[in-house]
Amino acid sequence: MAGDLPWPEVPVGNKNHANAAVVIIGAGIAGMCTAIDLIKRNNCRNFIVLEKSAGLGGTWHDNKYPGCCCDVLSTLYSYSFAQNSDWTREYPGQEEILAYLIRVAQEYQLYPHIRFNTTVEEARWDDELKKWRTTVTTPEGSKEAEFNPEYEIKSDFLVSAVGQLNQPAWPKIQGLDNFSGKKMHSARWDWSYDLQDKKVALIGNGCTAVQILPEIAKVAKKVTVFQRTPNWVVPRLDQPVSPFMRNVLRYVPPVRWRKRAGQMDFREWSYQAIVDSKSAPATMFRDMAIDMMHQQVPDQPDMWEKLTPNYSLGCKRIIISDDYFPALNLPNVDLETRAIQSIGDRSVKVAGEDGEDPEDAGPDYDLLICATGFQTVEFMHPIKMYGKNGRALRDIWKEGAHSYMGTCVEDMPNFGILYGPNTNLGHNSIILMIESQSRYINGLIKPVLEARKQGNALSLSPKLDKVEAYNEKVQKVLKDSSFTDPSCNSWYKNEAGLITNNWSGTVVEYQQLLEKVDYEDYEAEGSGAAIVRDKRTHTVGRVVEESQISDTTLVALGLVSTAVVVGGFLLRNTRYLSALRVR
Ligand code: NA7
Repeated sequence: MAGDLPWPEVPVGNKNHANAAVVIIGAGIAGMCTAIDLIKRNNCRNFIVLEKSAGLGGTWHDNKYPGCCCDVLSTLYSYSFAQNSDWTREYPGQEEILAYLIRVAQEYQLYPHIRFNTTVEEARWDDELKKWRTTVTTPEGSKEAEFNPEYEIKSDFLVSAVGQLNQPAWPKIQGLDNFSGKKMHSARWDWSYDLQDKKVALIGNGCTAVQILPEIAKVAKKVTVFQRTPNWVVPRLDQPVSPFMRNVLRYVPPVRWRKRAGQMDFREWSYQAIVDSKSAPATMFRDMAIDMMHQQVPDQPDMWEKLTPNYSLGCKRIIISDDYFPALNLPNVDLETRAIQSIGDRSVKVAGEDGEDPEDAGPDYDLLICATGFQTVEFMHPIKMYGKNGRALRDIWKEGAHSYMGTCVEDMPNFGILYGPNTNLGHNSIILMIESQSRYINGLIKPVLEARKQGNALSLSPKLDKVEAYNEKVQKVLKDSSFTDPSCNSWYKNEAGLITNNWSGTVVEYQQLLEKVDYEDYEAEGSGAAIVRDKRTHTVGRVVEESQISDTTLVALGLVSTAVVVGGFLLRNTRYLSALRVR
């Protein structure tokens, strides 16, 4: 059946196992979004999604630690085109998010396109063919590896959707490998390990550790939290969404839209707090953070001192939690703020007081949890990429990762990246950014597919002067933001202090920037180059998430749709009842 369809509508079948119009690396939120847009916007099913893990979901597949949940409100944390009304809490948990993503993948029939347990090792641009050659491996011991341990896929376009929080970062601490108890990174949780009565060392106090602590403290005998730098922690105000409210959100869409738009408005408003430590919203959040700490850790000035940051709010990711500070108060939990010196057989040694010899921080530990984050500034690590004339991506990025509009890289033709350099947010949902990027990249893919359909080849790579001008502009704004505060380290910047991860504006500003693909920003090469010279631009639009209409209008719309739903229900049941009566 599928074989009768024209290219690129025809899915990649057995005969074309190693040839595709588009290869997407990663089956997380970004990879799925790009795949869905390929189908919807480019009528293209000739694509392969390569996924290293055994399941889809990306970060929500990898991170399964106790308490794992999202710090974006649930109504805003779903694709705009697949809004979810079924979240059971105001902040969604990992298992619910993963189940949601699986449902979306099923709805759009993505599974046949995804090659699980398939690791991308290298991608090389072929200047002559004007195609990418992507080398993948399958895991040793798997059936695939028996006949196909390594192979190459050719594609007209390559998309990276591996994200920024992909490769776990283990702490560089002397003796880490010598620990003879159980050792886990938070992103590689072993649920077969029983925490009951265990003595646990938890390294880190970022978003992840703050979610883990309240959960493990319920079962473990002892937990020591090793904090290097305090964080700003603000209230989460999480609560269940009642079954009644879930039905309202499902059956009265204006209510859901209103809720989503309200959350979007609030998150966009909070941008000022994140970037400008002197702004009124920043003062408000700081006061809120201090008040909560004083309430939840009452009458302990020594703890307040340890837990209060001395850097701008927003410089590191702001943590939202209702239960972290109360967990620190538990009798089986200790907060250790002396610097870790080394790790022994079962011990964690910390700096002694006033230069004395290092000493053991606590008991002999059974479990060492490294909630120490990810290798965030090494984008796409460890995939090796070579573009035009064999130029390595590592070489292009030797001073720090950068891109054009967060989506394309000079000398990397027909290549798009999602959640790439300078696209992370400290204040809003990353899905909103991803949807914009996916639309934009699909706008680049469009003429490449058109050229190929006409029997021509087309390669597009961003012009260097455009890339440089764009990055200068972004960095100029970032330079004066809280992210660059020298008194804090964060995963947003590289060792030289360059902000490589964060976007410099609001989500709406980013969406507006990516609304239109201007092909004149790109070097077009190949026999199909005339397509973009003639077309010049392509409008991809943006998803308007912020409030557009007043509450009164929405209430009116809500009443109308309720009336329609109730009317439809009554009508159906009246007919049904009359039919029964007739019988
Ligand atoms: P983060 O935010 O990078 O936090 C890592 C934590 O680990 C942080 O508290 C670090 O302290 C600590 N860390 C790292 N290395 C060490 C060493 N060597 N010694 C002591 N402590 C160390 O990662 P998360 O997983 O919490 O969150 C990542 C993102 O995931 C988060 O922002 C959300 O977007 C989702 P530091 O603060 O550097 O002093």
